[in-house]
Amino acid sequence: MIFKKIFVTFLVLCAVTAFAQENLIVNTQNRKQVSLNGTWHYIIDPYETGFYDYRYKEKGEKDAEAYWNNPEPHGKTDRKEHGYNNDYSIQVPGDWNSQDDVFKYYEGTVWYQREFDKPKLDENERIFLYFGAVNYEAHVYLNGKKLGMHKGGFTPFNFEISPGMLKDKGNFLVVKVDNKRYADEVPTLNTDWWNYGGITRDVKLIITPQNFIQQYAIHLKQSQDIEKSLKRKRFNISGYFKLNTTAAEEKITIEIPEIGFKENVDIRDSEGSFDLEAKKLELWSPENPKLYKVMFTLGEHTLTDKIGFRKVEVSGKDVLLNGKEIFMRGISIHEEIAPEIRRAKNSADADKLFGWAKDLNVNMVRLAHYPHNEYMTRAADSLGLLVWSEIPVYWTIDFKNDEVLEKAKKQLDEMIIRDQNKASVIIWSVGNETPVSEARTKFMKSLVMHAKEKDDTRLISAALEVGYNRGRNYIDDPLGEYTDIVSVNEYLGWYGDLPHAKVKSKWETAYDKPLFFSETGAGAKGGFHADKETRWSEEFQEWYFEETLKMMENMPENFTGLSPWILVDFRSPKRNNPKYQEGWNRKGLIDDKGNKKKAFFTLKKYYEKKEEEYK
Ligand code: GCB
Repeated sequence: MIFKKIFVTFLVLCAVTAFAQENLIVNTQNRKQVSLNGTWHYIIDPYETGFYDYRYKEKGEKDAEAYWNNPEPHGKTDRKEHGYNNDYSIQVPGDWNSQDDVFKYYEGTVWYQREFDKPKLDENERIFLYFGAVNYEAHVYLNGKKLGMHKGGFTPFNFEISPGMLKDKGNFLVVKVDNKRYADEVPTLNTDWWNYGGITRDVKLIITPQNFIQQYAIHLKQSQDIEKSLKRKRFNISGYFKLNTTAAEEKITIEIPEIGFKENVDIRDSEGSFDLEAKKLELWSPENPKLYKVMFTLGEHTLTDKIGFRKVEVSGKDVLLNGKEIFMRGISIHEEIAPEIRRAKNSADADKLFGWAKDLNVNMVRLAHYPHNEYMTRAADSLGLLVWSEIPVYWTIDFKNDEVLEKAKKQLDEMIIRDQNKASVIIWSVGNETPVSEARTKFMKSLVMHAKEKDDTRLISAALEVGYNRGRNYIDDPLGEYTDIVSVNEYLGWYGDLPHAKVKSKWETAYDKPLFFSETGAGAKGGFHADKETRWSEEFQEWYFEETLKMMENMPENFTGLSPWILVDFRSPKRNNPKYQEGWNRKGLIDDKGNKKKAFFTLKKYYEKKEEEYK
């Protein structure tokens, strides 16, 4: 009996985890909604007492001592050993580490709780509970019933709340959040960034009509000859949509009012795809980040979005945007606001990070090493920043484990589904510096193929491995055969040798594809000045960049840009030099207080020159 129950629970969990991305609702910003951001309550539960009984079995749903159940004592004799109140409050969204000293180094389970009243619904409306991201594992309970669980710290998920589950007042919402690291998760045990825990992104109720458009993609059809399209001023627009349920309607209408585009598209089995023609389209680019209002109408309901149209492709050794060769003047960014030692979480944070990036004169950002929040990709769309977006398949993932591959694929799907209408995103990266082995290449190839199958309108890459040999750097990582561009992280002069050794170094690739430096950088403590050979000084870092830029002058023809490491210093438990690091990776061009280091200006100058060259 118990076995049966466990087995059924297991099946339910599998279903919830396996199909979560299929049910993901996109473009949540523009749907009817009620925010559940704000003050929640918490219980820190390192022993997971709220989840397991004293025999370490998962508690039954109705167990009064389970932390998902309302612990209000029924009278003075009632024994309750947990509870939620205002003395233990926490803000959502936000990592827990930055909110109270008790969380500073905590990794484990924290229970989040809040109440909400039933929103006013029109007839037949449905409600979904949406999380922008929870790091890493979330179990969600409403009024004592489990809605589902989700794994993956940087991608969104949602669960439907059936009408019968809601009371008019005081609905009791609990989320068990666990950010413990495991060898068979993605990322794995070892990362060079801080494992911030918590409900790190927005939480909201999304209110939808009975039948609604859940997911869609609309973009320039990849196979068109873009130069011809530009000449003819006619473009092929293609894409798909997916409804949540079978609708009574037979068609949806897609409109781009600004160019007088209006087309009906057939619905078949609650899905549809289209291949249409549009005239007079201005294409999106960093120089002209044109976004159009796009409207999708199903019956009486219209969903709007702001979407740019562009084509990115590889042609021989070059990356072309709208048919024109580009040079990526990039910078890598972690999703962190260093001066406040916390995860970035809202549009003001995106403005802050991209404000710095723009000041550096970049046209591209590598959002490392996991999908950043949607404010970032929305802002990149409006600011005209090309984006590299990545899943946290980082270093020593358990490549032999098929379940781990499924976890990585799920995060890849969620990343793609959420951002497939962002013109800014031109590269999906399936991982970073994964050590070459047969199992790893099979694993990574499978991710590349999966991404290509899901989305043919972007380039697929990964930071590959490079063989350093004095004077010669040869990239023949077998994964390079499958990626669209060959990207590597380059640290000559920091890890091994001193910066002056770079000038003579040569770069060669085994693949006839564009070459990109997805990282290059050196550490410096902001405000520490010395001669250039003194490590950790701003002068050392400046020297490193000067030598790197000299090396760039001799790059092979296929060199297509770089995204140095990194815009701002970031927290890392691996960086423990007590004088210069103190728990920070110091490779930022901006220090943890927000001050620009000398190297910032070296790179900025180079980017100004490059911008002129590619005008
Ligand atoms: C890398 C990693 C990045 C590290 C960086 C470093 O190659 O991709 O995550 O933070 O080096 O600072 O060593």
